[in-house]
Amino acid sequence: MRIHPAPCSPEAQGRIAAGTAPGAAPLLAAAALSILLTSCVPDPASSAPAAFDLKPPALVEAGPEGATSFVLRFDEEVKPVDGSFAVDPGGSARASADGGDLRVELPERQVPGKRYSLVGDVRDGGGNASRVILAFSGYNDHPAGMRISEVQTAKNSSTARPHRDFVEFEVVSAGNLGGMELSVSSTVKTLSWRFPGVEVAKGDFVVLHCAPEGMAAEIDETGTDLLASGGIDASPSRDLWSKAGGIPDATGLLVLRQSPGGKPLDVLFYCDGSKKGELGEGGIGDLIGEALDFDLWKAAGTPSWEDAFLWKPSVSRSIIRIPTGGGPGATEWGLSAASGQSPGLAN
Ligand SMILES: [Ca+2]
Ligand SMILES: [Ca+2]
Repeated sequence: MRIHPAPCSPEAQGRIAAGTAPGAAPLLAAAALSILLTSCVPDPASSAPAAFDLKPPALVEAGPEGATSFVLRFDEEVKPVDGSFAVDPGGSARASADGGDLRVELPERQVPGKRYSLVGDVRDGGGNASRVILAFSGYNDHPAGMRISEVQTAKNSSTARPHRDFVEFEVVSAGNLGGMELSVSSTVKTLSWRFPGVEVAKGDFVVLHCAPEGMAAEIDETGTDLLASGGIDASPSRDLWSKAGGIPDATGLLVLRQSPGGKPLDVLFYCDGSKKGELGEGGIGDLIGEALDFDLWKAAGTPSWEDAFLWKPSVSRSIIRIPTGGGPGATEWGLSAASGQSPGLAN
């Protein structure tokens, strides 16, 4: 059995259920996914005093197993409480256990990238109960291939040629974007944004606008009308608008992932040319380490700021991919001509 744990995003743990019994045990955190459980004291009638098992089952891993099933892995053998499992949207769901693995058959196929919540109760052999409440992103069974093609990192206030932060992606293989995630890291924090379930074709461009102005015309083009959106940098291609936060102006790291916290697909690491020295651990240093492991970036030795695409930050030029640059890594990136930004169009 293969579980795909990543679509349960760390920020999407869902509500925490209130313990219903007096003396309810403290909340337990399942480390892998930060999914929160509550536990209840055992029903006296079903307690097993001989075993003195007072510890409720703890969730250690969870994720879609495919388009119609979801697996929860506990740290001990469990049984589902009859009729307690349900998914929203969808309704009641059938659950069956095999040791510590509990499989929930969803009432309908998941829509890629759609937000779901799951609730249900399990008991261990001693009668200790746990309630699971979690949120997850609908399983994407035909993910698109996509890569970053252009990035405008900062606001250009020009009246004639205004631009705001955007990331342009090129679709390299057809599929669905649902659940894919872009994370944007500065030297101090990481923001992330998740793609909606949208079917795309090879050669399409998708523009994610990262500094919207709050205009009504800034419409997410999730359907077939690719001219629905207005706003600065709106393009003839598919425009999507993120409220997660802007792109670091001078130095930053963009990571495109298959699913929230999942496999990285593409990386752009750019740095103000005046920055020197080793990256160290944590933050961008850790993310570049991961990019090296997946052969998505290159470092000359111990990863340093000098391994980035080095530039003199500019609001009048975008960072563009140069497919012939011999990447992965900094050599695959360059700058547009002055005022040569081309959101939604080939560079
Ligand atoms: Ca458009
Ligand atoms: Ca472009």
